[in-house]
Amino acid sequence: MRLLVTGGAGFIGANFVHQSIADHPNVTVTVLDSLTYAGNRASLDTVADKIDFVHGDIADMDLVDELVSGVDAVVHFAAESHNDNSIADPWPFVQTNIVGTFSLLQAVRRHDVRYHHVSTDEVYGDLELDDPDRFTESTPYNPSSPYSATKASSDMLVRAWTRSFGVRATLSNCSNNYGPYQHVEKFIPRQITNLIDGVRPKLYGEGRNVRDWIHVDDHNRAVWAILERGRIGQTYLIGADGELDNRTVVEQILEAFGRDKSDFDFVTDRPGHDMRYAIDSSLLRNELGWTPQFGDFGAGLAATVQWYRDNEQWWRPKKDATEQAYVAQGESAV
Ligand code: NAD
Ligand code: TDX
Repeated sequence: MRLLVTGGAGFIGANFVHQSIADHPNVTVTVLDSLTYAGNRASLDTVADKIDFVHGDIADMDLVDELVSGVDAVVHFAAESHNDNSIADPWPFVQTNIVGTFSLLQAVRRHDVRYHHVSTDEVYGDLELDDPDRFTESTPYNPSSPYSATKASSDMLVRAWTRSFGVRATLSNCSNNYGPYQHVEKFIPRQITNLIDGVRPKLYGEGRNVRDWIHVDDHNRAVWAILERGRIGQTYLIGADGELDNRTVVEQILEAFGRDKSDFDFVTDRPGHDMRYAIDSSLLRNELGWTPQFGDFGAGLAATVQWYRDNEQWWRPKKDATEQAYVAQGESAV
């Protein structure tokens, strides 16, 4: 199978490429990535001689048409992915997440190419802390941030292109990922790299917001299961029963550094900050037989801490600019 992977120089896309090369020897991979601030070619260094890398924009319709005409399937990861940035400047989110997805859909429609759309649980909005329900495939869309609204829009385009034009698409909406190669703007790598630098972790609000953590390799194994065995037109929720509040995660990171669990600061909360995400992944488990292999968040987190300790040359060039952006966005201690 010839695969086009968009966003393959980003966090989840790069891990997907690594997994594809390791576990699917009959697959050839072309990566299309515009190398925004979030993309990093170094994330593909260890597989550079096994893939084709195209530096380009998913919204470049001529380029996308040409690349899609030469493959059997597209797995679409490329996106503007950070909520805080979407509040500071929503336009790149509209352009990449909506127009970029449109561009891919037109190409897969024209060339009748299989398409898998990678999306997020944030399209469903948020849950109360004491809500007994979790998100399922039939939960109504209710996005809160410009990021999640543009991801929801892209999902709707995929559904419409499947129904109206017969595009052979599947969709997945996954919970919060953690693991190697994640940009230092995101919660877990930000706190790990702060601690390496001797800076105290920063918790938004009161640290009570809950995220449903999954290791990136488990997410990508689910994407592979859906690509190979998913029903066309179907959405699958991906989650590993990993609900934890942010304060607990910071305390676990502090523990990994041998620090007191109160060694953090509360900072300005995110406007519109979603309280809780929680995924019911029964459909994926029952229909496709997927189960997460990282059952123990603590062990996965410890391995991730070690990865950032061992790979400072990978994240260091992005660290100062990321922290300066948070200051420019008005973050301060409360
Ligand atoms: P990321 O920000 O780490 O990587 C995004 C990649 O897309 C980067 O390499 C970037 O250069 C590339 N890109 C951005 N705009 C582009 C454009 N116009 N053309 C080509 N390439 C472009 O993101 P991530 O965390 O790896 O997320 C990947 C996908 O998974 C996204 O669609 C995101 O919505 C989804 N998702 C992420 C999470 C999570 O926890 N990170 C959870 C669920 C779903
Ligand atoms: O310094 C921080 N302190 C803090 O308390 C940062 C950066 C975040 N937070 C909080 C906000 C969230 O409640 O931690 C939680 C996780 O924050 P992010 O890493 O920014 O992730 P989130 O907003 O939950 O979105 C992530 O998961 C869903 C990804 O960035 C999205 O791309 C994905 O769709």
